[in-house]
Amino acid sequence: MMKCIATFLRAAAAALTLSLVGLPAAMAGAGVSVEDGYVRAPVPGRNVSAGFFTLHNHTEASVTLVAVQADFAERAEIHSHTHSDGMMRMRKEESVSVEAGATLAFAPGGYHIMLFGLQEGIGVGDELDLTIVFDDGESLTVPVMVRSLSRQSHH
Ligand SMILES: [Cu+2]
Repeated sequence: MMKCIATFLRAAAAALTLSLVGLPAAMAGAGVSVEDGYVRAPVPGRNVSAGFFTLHNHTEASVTLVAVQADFAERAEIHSHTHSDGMMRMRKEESVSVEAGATLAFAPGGYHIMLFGLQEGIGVGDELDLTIVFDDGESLTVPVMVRSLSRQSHH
């Protein structure tokens, strides 16, 4: 009896997988995993910080991040760093795509989540939630740890 159910489930899963292949973007939230999420502890007296994570796209299609939501901040934006005239500048990105099967690291000096208007009292060791929103309307909420600035930076 158990074997029958298992066989049925396997067939159902196969059918489901097949039905998704034809879709332009295959359910981003379900096929994406996020690791090593963290937020830099804000410098005392400031309420701006940045968040980082590594995103793996396990789907057969590219996925596109269009927004990030953080209930511990007034506003969260996707930013990138660019070098121009020897200066490091931050730029707001409307979207970031991750190719099928690819991994994209949001890391210091590259893509990051800019957090404005951080709630007071956020400190090292706190565990917060960040919600990543994809262009197909799917979203993924991931844990982010607050880490001290000094451990991230060699400067
Ligand atoms: Cu930024």
